[in-house]
Amino acid sequence: MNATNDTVTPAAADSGASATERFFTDKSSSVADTSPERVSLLAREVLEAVHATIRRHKVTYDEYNALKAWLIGVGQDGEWPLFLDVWVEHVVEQVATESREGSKGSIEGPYYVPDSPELPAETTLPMREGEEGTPLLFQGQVRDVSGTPLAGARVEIWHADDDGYYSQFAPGVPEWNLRGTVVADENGNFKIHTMQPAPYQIPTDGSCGKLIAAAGWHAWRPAHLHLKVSAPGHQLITTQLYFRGDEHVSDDIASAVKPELILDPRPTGDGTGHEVTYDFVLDPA
Ligand code: MBD
Ligand code: FE
Repeated sequence: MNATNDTVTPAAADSGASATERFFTDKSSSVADTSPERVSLLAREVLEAVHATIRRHKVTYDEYNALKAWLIGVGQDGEWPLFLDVWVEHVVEQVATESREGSKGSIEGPYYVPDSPELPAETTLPMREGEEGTPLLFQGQVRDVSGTPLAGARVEIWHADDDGYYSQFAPGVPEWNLRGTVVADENGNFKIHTMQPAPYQIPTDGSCGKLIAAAGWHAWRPAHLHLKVSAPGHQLITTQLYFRGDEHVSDDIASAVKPELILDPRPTGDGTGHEVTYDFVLDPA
């Protein structure tokens, strides 16, 4: 972690409030209507699982009140998006994509922002003068399941900087830093110059951090690139890519790593950075 004089240390409440606001802007209005029968079924089963845990482990009033205080705190810190995406979303993603033939996906997480600046097929992501980190060339091709290149496919990419901070969720980072929508060329190819993200610790100073500390867990996610890849007539893939050798690929706090998603970057010819090729295969819609 390299703190410079003009770096503001983000607090959990900053990223939490931004993630909560982002969720209400982008997602909550598009939640499909769910029938009373299904709501009743799902709510009843979740509550029964809670009741069974209380009975099995003879949960005390002190423990019940600690839970109640903690749940209230999660809301006050704006950490419901973080909590749900770290400990629940991976199963929703698995269920949603189980019949896919094309590339594997992974969870979206709390820090996606739609409508990032559109960039050409070979491009450098928006970054600060002297952006810290190891240069990374991430390139590949987007194809359909029969191998046909998907001209003009859109590769949305977002990731943390070398300090683990996401633009729009940490103070002092330019709006679209390390975010972009890259439009692949007529052969479905793209070539993205960026800075390799560092392993990432979820905020430890909020309620999710309290749970992690109280349970003796760790807060780490492996370094990762986030992507959404799409083309007309095809299913959008939301995914993440990781880096072999990162110790947290085998114990991600968010359980979002799959073997197919681990990259093996090699040093570039000039020795200043890394490069890696990864192709995306999209299922028909
Ligand atoms: C992240 O950057 C992330 O990708 C997830 C899933 C949760 C917290 C922070
Ligand atoms: Fe992330």
